[in-house]
Amino acid sequence: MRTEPTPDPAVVDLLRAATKVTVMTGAGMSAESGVPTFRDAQTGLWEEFDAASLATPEAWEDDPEMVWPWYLWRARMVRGVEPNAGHLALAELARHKDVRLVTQNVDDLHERAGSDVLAHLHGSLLAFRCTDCGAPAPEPELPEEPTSRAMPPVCAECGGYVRPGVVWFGESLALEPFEAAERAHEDADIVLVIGTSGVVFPAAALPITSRGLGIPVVEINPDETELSDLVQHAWRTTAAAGLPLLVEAATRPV
Ligand code: BV8
Ligand code: ZN
Repeated sequence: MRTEPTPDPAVVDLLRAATKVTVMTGAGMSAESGVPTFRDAQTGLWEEFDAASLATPEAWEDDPEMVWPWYLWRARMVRGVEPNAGHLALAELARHKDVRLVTQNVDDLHERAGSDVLAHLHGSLLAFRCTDCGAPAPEPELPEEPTSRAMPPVCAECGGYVRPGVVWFGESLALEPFEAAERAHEDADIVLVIGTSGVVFPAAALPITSRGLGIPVVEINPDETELSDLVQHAWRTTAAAGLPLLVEAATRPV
């Protein structure tokens, strides 16, 4: 496990030699943009709620007026922040390597940094659809201030409640992106796992598959995670500090 601020030369060599680079990112990727990670205590109005208990179909069924403003506020936050140096470094890496970017994040910061995202495993905060018929719905007006209760809009087609386009706990992931993510973890030359606690399945199973195939897995995270024991290289740094150094070292002309 490496704690130096500079990348491990062995990791630089692996990335330099790689062609197919699979990247799996989690909420820590967006932390330095100012988006709280999923496990950070909820702030403000939702302080007493655990995010995982709000991000469920049961919470939505039970009290959509309480869940809806939480998503509106999170979407408003994402609209108000910028990609960080880590997002930009991954977009730069894709100018040199075949990068297959898989994210658990529901923000659009990778796209805004210029990356093509192979799979948004948990959907998107900025996509909206009808709870009942699935018809896509336009992005609602995002409030300047958080509110504790608000009625969701209703579907123009069937009158059902409009919901956020995220995958809730207990809901299945969309098959096509997950299968693309699986393939990307099976044929990579190297896998970078950035800013995820490795707690949520089946996403967390993907780097475990890579490791089982003998593919080098590199964790970039300031803290220990559920995946730390299985990765070959763990670099205790942040996305915005570490990725620019790693990408520059691995792509600079020799
Ligand atoms: C499924 C969208 C089943 C919503 C998210 C009981 C009942 C039902 C299911 C289960 C169950 N028990 C277990 C399960 C499976 C469950 C699961 O894994 N639960 C966990 C809690 C144990 N999974 C599911 O339910 C999935 N579906 O299994 O379906 C099924 C199967 C077949 C048929 C029918 C059904 C669905 C999971 C998707 C949940 N939705 N998000 C929303 O956002 O509101 S997941 C949510 O957690 C976010 O998307 C987030 O990305 C994700 C994972 O968290 P992380 O990204 O890792 O973020 P976290 O905060 O945890 O960690 C941040 C990390 O960053 C830390 O390590 C930190 O050190 C690091 N960090 C901090 N700062 C930085 C940094 N790193 C770098 N730089 C920094 N600056
Ligand atoms: Zn509908």
